[in-house]
Amino acid sequence: HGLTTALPTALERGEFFIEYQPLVHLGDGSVRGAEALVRWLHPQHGVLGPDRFIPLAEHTGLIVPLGRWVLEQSVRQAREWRELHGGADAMGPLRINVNLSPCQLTHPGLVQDTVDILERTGVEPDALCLEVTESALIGADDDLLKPLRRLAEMGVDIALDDFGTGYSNLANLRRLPVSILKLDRSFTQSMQQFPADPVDLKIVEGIVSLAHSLDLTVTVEGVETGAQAEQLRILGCDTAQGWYYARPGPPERLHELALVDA
Ligand code: G
Ligand code: G
Ligand code: MN
Ligand code: NA
Repeated sequence: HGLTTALPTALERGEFFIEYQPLVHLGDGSVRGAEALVRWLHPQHGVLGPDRFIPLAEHTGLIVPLGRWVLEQSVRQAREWRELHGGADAMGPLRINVNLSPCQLTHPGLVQDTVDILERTGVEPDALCLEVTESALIGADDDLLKPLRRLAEMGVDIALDDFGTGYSNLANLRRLPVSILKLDRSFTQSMQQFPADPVDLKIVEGIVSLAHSLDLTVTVEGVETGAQAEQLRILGCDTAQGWYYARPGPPERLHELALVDA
């Protein structure tokens, strides 16, 4: 239908844009970075979320140039935030999280494209985090993991997105070049009441303790209330993201939020 025919040329027409959702340190509430979330401003249908076009982009192969565009825009944005901040605060530069689709993982240009973008923009590799879903890495062989390993060796963080939904073997985590677990939103949703369901508490507690013993950072998604944030902080989660802090928005918004708490 209309989306299928319009998508291949949407990138050259400049119809994509990126919103940023802050990542907040649960201990002190400071903004530490943001996740880049792509949107398509369709001339007839208005703003479309990634769920409407990412599967199509994967199917048609557009995801590779689109993903490269998102990465470059986001890293440029991170550089701009860093300049605005002057880099004077002890917390270091705002970090940027970018989602990778499984098709980008198997594309041979991933490592070189990332290196080129970081060099062109002068952004340190450790300011970048690439998010890969748990399901994309289930049963991953060495060929699939190799580019991620190289990026991790350079200092780029790799995050396991939607963690806890993919039935992955927890022992398998040791094999993956991952430094961050992003706990799926469903765990946060079960913390709606305070105190939350005791079994869910135990599960999150277990994941956090395993993650920390493997030197992984835990980020929680979908935080919508202060009670959830408090509960997740008590459980030892490190970083949070969700509507309680801010909806995804334009880059200026992130800069304002970061300045307020600096
Ligand atoms: O917040 P939102 O509805 O926009 O995000 C929905 C999903 O789309 C998320 O799971 C997110 O991982 C994915 N997504 C957002 N931006 C990108 C992107 O640039 N590339 C890929 N592959 N996925 C994205
Ligand atoms: O990569 P990922 O699928 O995790 O992308 C985040 C998705 O979650 C986006 O669709 C974003 O709009 C959505 N999201 C972000 N914060 C919240 C929240 O607090 N509650 C809910 N229900 N969804 C959120
Ligand atoms: Mn994500
Ligand atoms: Na997610």
